[in-house]
Amino acid sequence: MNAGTPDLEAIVRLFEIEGRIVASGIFGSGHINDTFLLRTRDSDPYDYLLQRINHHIFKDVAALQENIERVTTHIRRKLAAVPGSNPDREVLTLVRCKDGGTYARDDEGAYWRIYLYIDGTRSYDIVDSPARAYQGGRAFGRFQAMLADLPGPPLHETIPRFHDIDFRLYNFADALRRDPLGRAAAARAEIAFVEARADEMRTIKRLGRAGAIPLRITHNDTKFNNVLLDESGRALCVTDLDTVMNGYVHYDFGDSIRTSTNTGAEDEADLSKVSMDIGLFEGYARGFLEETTAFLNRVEIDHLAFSGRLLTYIIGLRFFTDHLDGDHYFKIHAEGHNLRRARAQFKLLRSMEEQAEAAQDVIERLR
Ligand code: ADP
Ligand code: GN1
Ligand code: MG
Repeated sequence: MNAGTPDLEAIVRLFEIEGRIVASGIFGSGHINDTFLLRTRDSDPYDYLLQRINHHIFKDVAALQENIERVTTHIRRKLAAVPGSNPDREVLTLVRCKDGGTYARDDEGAYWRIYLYIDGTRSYDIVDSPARAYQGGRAFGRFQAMLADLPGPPLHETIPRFHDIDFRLYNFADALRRDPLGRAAAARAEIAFVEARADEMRTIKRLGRAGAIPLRITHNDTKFNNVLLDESGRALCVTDLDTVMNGYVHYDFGDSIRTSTNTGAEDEADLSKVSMDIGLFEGYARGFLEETTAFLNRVEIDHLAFSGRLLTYIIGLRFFTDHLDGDHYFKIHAEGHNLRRARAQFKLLRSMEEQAEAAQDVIERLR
């Protein structure tokens, strides 16, 4: 894990920063990296977002940063051709280091990068209206559309087998077998829940292997809070590009459905608050399909509703595995936090299962 109090001033000196940093503070609610907002005097000319990259999880930081540079450069070029667009605010901008690179290493061996901070924006951990969900759908749909013609070799696989269901089930079975903290006994219901659905959850991988759905460039972490909305509520920019690489469209649509339709928090302890809101599902799907129906194939669209269940299962399974394994991956803020997260995801999945037909009907109407 990343540890210690970093000397932010020394780190910032490694970058080509204009303006004087006057304040800094921890920022955001992500589970992986550490993010700091750097305010400059009168925000002139920009404020910045400094991130310590979790290199225990992203083992090849050079490859990771190369992906981000390629993706952001491509999108910036496209935006520049759109009248009225503002590339500094509609795509992330990496700030260069004085040595010309896009990331720096400090004395402790930690890796750092800086983005321009896009001010006047916010993100949402919980979505409060179909109109807001729609904005997220448009943003991630457009993101996918813009990357469809990224030139050059495939992007690096920054986390191998990231959404590979067999890999996730293997890790689960392994943690369960080892049970290093003896936590399995108290989680029999969750173990049965996972096992009962394992085969169904291999559907997307099977379709891929059969050639029915293509690999595309996907974001792979389309949590709703990875989209910035401006003051008027319009989606402006997609953030958190660490996992942009090849994947199926279902990984993106599914993770957004997991996070944009939930009436409760990702880690809600009161499970009666957790359910899928079909109005939010429709809002998100409408936005996403507006940007993507032109190029998605029939089988891809047929399985969009299912993908919400798949990603809720996968992320729930990863929280659960991390709990069994001793909480080494996701940051936790309390004892048992990963189990609480897993239970909330599994409750959400039940709610999605109950509304599977309604969700499929929404997609049929919108396609
Ligand atoms: P993590 O990997 O920890 O989730 P993110 O890159 O998603 O880190 O950043 C954390 C939060 O900061 C995001 O959810 C988003 O709300 C906000 N954010 C990220 N990049 C920017 C930016 N360039 N300008 C403004 N806010 C940002
Ligand atoms: C992590 O970094 P963050 O918080 O946006 C995780 C995602 C999970 C998500 C669950 C690299 O995303 O895969 O869906 O937590 N990112 C990585 O909230 O593992
Ligand atoms: Mg994030």
